[in-house]
Amino acid sequence: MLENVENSSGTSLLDCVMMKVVINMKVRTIGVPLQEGCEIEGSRFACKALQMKGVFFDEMVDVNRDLDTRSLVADVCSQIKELSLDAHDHGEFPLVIGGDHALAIGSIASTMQVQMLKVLWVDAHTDINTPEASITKRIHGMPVATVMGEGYPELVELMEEERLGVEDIAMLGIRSMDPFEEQMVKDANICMYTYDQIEEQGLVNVLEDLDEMMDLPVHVSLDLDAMSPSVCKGVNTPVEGGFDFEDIMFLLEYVFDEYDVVSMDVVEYNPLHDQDGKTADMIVEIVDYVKERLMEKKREI
Ligand SMILES: [Mn+2]
Repeated sequence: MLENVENSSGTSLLDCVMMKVVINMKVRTIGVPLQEGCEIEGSRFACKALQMKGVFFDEMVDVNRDLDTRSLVADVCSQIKELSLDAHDHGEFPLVIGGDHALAIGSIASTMQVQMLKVLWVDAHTDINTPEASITKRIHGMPVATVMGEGYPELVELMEEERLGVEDIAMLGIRSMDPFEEQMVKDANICMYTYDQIEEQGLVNVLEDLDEMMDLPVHVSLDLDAMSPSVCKGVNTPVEGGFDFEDIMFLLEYVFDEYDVVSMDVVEYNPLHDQDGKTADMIVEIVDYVKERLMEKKREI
């Protein structure tokens, strides 16, 4: 009888069998040296520059530059999806670091295969262009529309049967929209706060307003251009105004405290625009912070 077998501490074998093993959540860092989604030189060196600052990548996506742009982005996003799914399978937290914002298609496609999701999009741009409407035709301006089902077929199909609903995303820090995007956000009634609105209402009040909406696991997609170019220069498409670094750290602290954050992107790092290395230093701090917060999070195996 199992009940009768006791060890020296008085714990029976049955207790041991029933006991759940609790371990710390681990972050899996996935590096994505992608720049083809924005067609600006620099982000292909993002991961190398961050490695020199001591950022460790558990995985590195291979960018096949022999492919045409659409196939290349689809191939990169497909690799991100696989790596990120594998992280979820192992109970790990995928932290995707790049690289232009097209990569978010892969990370959201992955996390949505695992669970229903809300997305917090922190960015100067809404990135909700479609291939038809986009002025620049750059894919890094299309990830939100793509995960909602409007985009290049080879990218939309990464979502499989899933589509992000218009009611499942909140955008924070917006300062630049094409007329089409403005109309789209308005027509679909997407939850969006411009940076000016946040400044007026206060960041904490805006975040509190989102509490009710963020009632499912949350994917945070942090575009570094959400920050003001006066503090964060190392991005592809800077827009005047925006958060300072303390705001971003406050925001992260809030979302990790209040929401069930299950995956995250940090995107648009361009080391060629980061002459003083300060943007890289901020990314190092963000990665360290996420790792630290995940250490507090336990999971049962
Ligand atoms: Mn973006």
